[in-house]
Amino acid sequence: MSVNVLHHGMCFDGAASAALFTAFLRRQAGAEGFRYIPKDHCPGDPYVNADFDADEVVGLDFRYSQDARMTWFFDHHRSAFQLAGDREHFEADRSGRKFHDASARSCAGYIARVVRAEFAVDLRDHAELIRWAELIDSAAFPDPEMPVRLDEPALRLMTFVESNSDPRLVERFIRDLLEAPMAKHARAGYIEAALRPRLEQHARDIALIKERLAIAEGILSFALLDEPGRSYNKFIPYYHHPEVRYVVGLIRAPGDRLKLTAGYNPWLPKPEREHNLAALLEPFGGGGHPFVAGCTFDDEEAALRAQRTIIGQLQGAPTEARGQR
Ligand SMILES: [Mn+2]
Repeated sequence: MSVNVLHHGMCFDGAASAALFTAFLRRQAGAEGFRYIPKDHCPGDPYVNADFDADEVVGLDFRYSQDARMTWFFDHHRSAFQLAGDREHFEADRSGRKFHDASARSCAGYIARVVRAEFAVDLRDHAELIRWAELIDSAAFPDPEMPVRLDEPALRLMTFVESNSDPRLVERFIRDLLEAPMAKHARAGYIEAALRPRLEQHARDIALIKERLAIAEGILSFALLDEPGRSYNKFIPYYHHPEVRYVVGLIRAPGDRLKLTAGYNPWLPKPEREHNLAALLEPFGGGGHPFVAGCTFDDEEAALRAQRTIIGQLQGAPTEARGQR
């Protein structure tokens, strides 16, 4: 039997879901011959014909497909059904093998719950993996230090997978998630070699953001447009100033797009959030969630002007009633 595992790429939950589905199908059907294919978001249909070239094909932590060759499906993203007819096709499915729950904290945890309830397969020997996927995918860290210090083996593995674009290491990483305790996996040579430059850059970013940030009325802001394009750990501002309410950051992202992100401090009580950040960014072509939203710009002046406007609005009257979601 051949099995294509189409999973959300460069994402810890995507890799954890691929590992757990493998453990499930081995036990349920004695399956072997797994092929792991990471998928990236893009406009239109993200799947290609080769994705479906197997006896069994599963979509995990990623978008739905109406292709009849997709035989299994587990996801928790609201954005799972984007093409015309996707949702109707999913709802009409009677295979008993396609599952979606937008309230699940992680796809990995969702898979574990579903296969126990529906197929009586117990994945509790992977409890460590499930627990960390839940914590990481819902960003439910106890404090901002944990996701910035990256001391925990699981968070080092998260950092690896979020920056790994080598397809040969994808399969190895997923197999190690299944077979090795995380403390041992995080010390593997291929993980440490990939992490070293990432963690050095991360340490420089922590210092850089500390030096550049400004705070006014509980709103932390920074602009790093003169830095080479890259992604930053989004918890660094809260690590320096856990007391701020909002962070409005402007960076040069990979590919040189200028990216503005506005977020509400995830460690403050949710009902005390006063602004809908997705609505605030909509006039600039942005979007996201009420608690964190973003938009991109081509022009530096326009980006800086938008940042000043957003900061001004966060200092002013709320865009919606306090506590409203
Ligand atoms: Mn996920």
